[in-house]
Amino acid sequence: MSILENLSEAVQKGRVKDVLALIEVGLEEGLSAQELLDGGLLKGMGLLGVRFKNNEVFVPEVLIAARALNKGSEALKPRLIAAGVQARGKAVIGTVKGDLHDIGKNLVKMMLEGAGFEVVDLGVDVPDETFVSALQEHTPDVLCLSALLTTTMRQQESVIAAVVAAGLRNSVKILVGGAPITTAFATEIGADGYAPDAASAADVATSMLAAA
Ligand code: B1M
Repeated sequence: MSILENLSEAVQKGRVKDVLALIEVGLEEGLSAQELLDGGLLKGMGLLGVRFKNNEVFVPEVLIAARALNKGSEALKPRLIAAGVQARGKAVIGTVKGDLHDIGKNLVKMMLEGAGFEVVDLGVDVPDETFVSALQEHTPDVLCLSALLTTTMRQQESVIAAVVAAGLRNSVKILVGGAPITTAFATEIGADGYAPDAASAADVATSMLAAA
């Protein structure tokens, strides 16, 4: 098996030590951090996701794999983000209420930091009022909302309504994303932008600053 296949396998089995060791070997052998992330860590989680959907594995296995993926992406973080970038904007990020998925949100955070944003991370299952309080406290340029479930995507609309009700809508750009989100949905709920993945989230947030 190749290093990437082994890495994908180690994520699926939730083996943190193997994940970290394989990342080291991969880097030594000249693979890029992006290749290790996409072709190893995320590939493994994607395959596990299919088995999760087919009821071949269950929540505990997926949680263990998620921990391994998070540890692996943390190890790659210094290489994924450009060193020494000046902070050029501030973002508040969180996964909306009712939703516990944080791997994608963590990657978006990492890429935003790489693009020079200072990022305030509110975590997962974040109530609307917590987003509003964070806007008041941190006055970010961009509010980033992640949702992974069809049952929680509408919560992004609820956060935007809460931001409007608090009189803050004109002082922040709102970027939404997550597997079930589309450009059409983002437009429908009144977001300023949508990004399909972490790298483009950083690009869209950066262009939001330029347009502000
Ligand atoms: Co959940 N889960 N899960 N899960 N889980 C999915 C999402 C699912 C598609 C699995 C499936 O059935 N195939 C399905 C959703 C179905 C649907 O709604 N249509 C599902 C379900 C049903 C559930 C539960 C309801 C299962 C249950 O309990 N019966 C439950 C819900 C819990 C809750 O949130 N209340 C649940 C629980 C869990 C775990 C806790 C076990 C675990 C999460 C652990 C964690 O995050 N720490 C988990 C996981 C890991 C998954 C899968 C397997 C992987 C998700 C992931 O991390 N992908 C997932 C199946 C799959 O995706 N193949 C699944 C990797 C990650 C990098 O991708 O998060 O999409 P993603 O992020 C991408 C983009 O979406 C985008 O950029 C990221 C990087 O490129 N992006 C943004 C994300 N946020 C963004 C924000 C932006 C811009 C881009 O701007 C602000």
